[in-house]
Amino acid sequence: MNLKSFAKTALFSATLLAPFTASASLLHFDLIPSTGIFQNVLDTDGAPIVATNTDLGASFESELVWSDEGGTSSSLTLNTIKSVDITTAGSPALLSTITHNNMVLQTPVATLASGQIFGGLNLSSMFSLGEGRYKELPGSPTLGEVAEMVLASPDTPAMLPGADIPNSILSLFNFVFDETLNNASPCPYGDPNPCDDAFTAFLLGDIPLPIQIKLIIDSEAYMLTIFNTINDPTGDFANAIMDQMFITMEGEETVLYTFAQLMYVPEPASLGILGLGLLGMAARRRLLS
Ligand SMILES: [Ca+2]
Ligand SMILES: [Ca+2]
Repeated sequence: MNLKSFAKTALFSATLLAPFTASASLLHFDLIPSTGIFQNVLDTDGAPIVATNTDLGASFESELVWSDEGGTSSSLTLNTIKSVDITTAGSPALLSTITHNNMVLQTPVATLASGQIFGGLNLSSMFSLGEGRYKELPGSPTLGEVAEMVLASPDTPAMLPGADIPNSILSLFNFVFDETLNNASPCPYGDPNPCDDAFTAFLLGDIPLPIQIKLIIDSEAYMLTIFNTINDPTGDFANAIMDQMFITMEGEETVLYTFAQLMYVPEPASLGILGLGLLGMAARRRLLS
């Protein structure tokens, strides 16, 4: 057997086996290179804070560290898993975490003020993957249209090698960070001294959170929901946070988990069948007339 026909046979076997393997991927996420990073970050003096980016193999990490006081510094660490599979509708899959390590500041120092998170995921499937659309945005723009909007921002590269634009979720979060004075009274976020700190993020394009995307996979309609929970690594949507603010107590660590959940949506398929039925009726009426 020459190499070419061997490759063909291998591909054919893989196609045959695919629907029967447990790892058949309904939806697959790949982190786009050069994304999953903090960028354009400033402290309260207007000085840049440069992120440390590290490829950890299975995941990619971007970290901000500020207010170093003799070895105790606060930090935000974004860890994005490079390759994630959803094999079953309904089961949430973890995409990334942001960990806030919140130190109590003893002396007035510059603290994290604002910045951006630039994220990008390519979507693929073992089955046919139709055009995805953002449900909550006016006119339900396609994934590609929103990705082009993000790429048109002066804060993102105009070209993103490795991005499959029509099948990518590109996101640019603008965030503000409020490291409160610990002896403030009353504390801005409610708790008694030392006062909690808060992180608020907004997506470019006013995309509401959770992000909801309509997808057609293998001719079936699904809703992809990307949502966050705080300190809950189980992916329970009941614990999803619906606003864009998360608060960390002083001296503690908060983890913001980002999950993707794919839900089967039966309605459009039934409508399709109904549509076919109506077409059939129309055709019969023409025949009868
Ligand atoms: Ca603090
Ligand atoms: Ca504080």
